[in-house]
Amino acid sequence: MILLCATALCLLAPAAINAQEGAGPRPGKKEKSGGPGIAKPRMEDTVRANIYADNWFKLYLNGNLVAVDSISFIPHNVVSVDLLPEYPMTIAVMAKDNADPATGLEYDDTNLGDGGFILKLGDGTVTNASWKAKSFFHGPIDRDMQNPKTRHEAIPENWFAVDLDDSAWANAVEHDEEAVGPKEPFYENDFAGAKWIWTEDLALDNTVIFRTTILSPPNGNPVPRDWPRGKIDESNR
Ligand SMILES: [Ca+2]
Ligand SMILES: [Ca+2]
Repeated sequence: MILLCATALCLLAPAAINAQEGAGPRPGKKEKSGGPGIAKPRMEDTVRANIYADNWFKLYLNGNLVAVDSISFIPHNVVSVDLLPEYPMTIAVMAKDNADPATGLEYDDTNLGDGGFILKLGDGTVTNASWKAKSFFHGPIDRDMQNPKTRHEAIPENWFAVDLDDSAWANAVEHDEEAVGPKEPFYENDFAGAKWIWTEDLALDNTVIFRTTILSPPNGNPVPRDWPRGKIDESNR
């Protein structure tokens, strides 16, 4: 086996990788056999995602649904899940502020409410103004709470697809933590380096889609191999 080592980083030469693949289960680990010679991803190949949405989100990686906020609107919560990254990696997020579709208001039409979204992945991916953002639900128009009217734009059926053309979308706008006012769970999780994003209007844009494509791990880690992946039936998306 040929090992090329520099400091803590060791690279396996192709011949060595093949030898390892054919070596069967790793010592001391119970692995199901099946597909001899197939290298399968392990938990250490995953990255932790920390995600906080004011108030709700669902997230797709390369067209696959991988995380849904488990709580509708309140209380505000952090979702932490393990993801298996693949690069290039298109991340698509639908985020919703708590807002009645008819009025744009919350709590029985007594409050404007505002949004906010932040994400950090273990590969160094963070939210910032390089992401694209587009609002599909705006209101109440002109902040008119007495006679609230809203504007809805149809969300493209394939809003999460890798090949959706978002080139005309504006960039996300970074907002101060003070403006978003996150609740306690935010401070109990690692979001260091990530920015709060939304459109320009935290209060009136109530459904926002964010998209970005990550070409390689931003933390400088090598691009992982192309793992064999099962495909989830489309009906379960
Ligand atoms: Ca709102
Ligand atoms: Ca809100």
